[in-house]
Amino acid sequence: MLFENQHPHNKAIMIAVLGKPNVGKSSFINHLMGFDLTIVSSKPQTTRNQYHCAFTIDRTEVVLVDTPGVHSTAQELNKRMNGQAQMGAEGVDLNFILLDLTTDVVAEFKDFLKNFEHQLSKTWIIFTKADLVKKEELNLASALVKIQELCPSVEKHFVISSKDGHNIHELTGAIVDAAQSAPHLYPGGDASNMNERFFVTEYIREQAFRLLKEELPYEIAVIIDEYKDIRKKDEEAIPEAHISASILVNRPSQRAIVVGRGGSIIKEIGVKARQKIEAMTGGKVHLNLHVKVSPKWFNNNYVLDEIGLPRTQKSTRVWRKK
Ligand SMILES: Nc1nc2c(ncn2[C@@H]2O[C@H](COP(=O)(O)OP(=O)(O)OP(=O)(O)O)[C@@H](O)[C@H]2O)c(=O)[nH]1
Ligand SMILES: [Mg+2]
Repeated sequence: MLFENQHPHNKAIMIAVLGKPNVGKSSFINHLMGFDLTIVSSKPQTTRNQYHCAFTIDRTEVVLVDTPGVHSTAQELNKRMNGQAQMGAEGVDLNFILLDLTTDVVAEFKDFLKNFEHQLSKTWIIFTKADLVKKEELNLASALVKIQELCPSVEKHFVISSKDGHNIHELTGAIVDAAQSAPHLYPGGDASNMNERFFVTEYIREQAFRLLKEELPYEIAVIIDEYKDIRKKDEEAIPEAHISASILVNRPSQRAIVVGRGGSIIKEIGVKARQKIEAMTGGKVHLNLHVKVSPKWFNNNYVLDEIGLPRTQKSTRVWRKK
């Protein structure tokens, strides 16, 4: 018997989507996927974990690995985020390094390489945010020569925009051409190796990033306390989930800000996150949010493990759970 995922015409490719923070990695992935799976915000360091975002084009499965933006840091949380980016590039067929056209792309590329220890094999450069620069001002020839000198494994480059879709079609075609004959990793149509619980915490955190200012989004983590799927006997009935989650903050004063006057901020986080969770689960969601003060959670081994950020070789002092 021939299984669908082993069809002889199946092709697959796994690509690490890498770059500095805020260059548009997650936006690019969502654009290719056709829906907002992975979280996006205008602030840098939104993505903290590496994970698969999978979709198929005809018989080709494309697995894009979203990764945190690589940056220099002395903080344990950030060291682990950088560690996730290195891990995301392990065992992939191709690396995409995204460079934001509104910045000095060569300087950004150098800075990326300085903080990225993993050996880069086959690499394509993806210049992002083309909609923000005038075509006549776009002269990439000398930048490309310098980039090639710095990283000889660079094979191709594309100038794209995730806002207006510029060149996305051409890039998608090139991805399909680069895919090799292989069975599919997600034959059942799953979009990620992360489960719904993970995306629930991400969608809550995304709203925190959107609504809160200054350092606050960086001092927030979200943990699921309870996730109950209510199974109805009637198979036609809309599924329901009761979810309780905690938003961890570093200081008591931050708790008051996240709650907001009369609970206005936490209510808005909850309403917007619930809409996205309902779109993901296709059912009704009851979302209960609590704000808890967990001093220096970003140095706490237990919390960092819980949010999917294991120790790295560069990890320093961490608190252990007693
Ligand atoms: N105009 C324009 N804005 C873009 C484009 N791609 C991304 N952005 C914006 O750039 C910001 C950062 O986008 P993200 O997709 O979160 O960037 P990222 O590289 O995943 O960031 P981190 O997860 O923090 O590393 C958001 O405000 C996006 O809306 C683009 O092609 N054009
Ligand atoms: Mg991101």
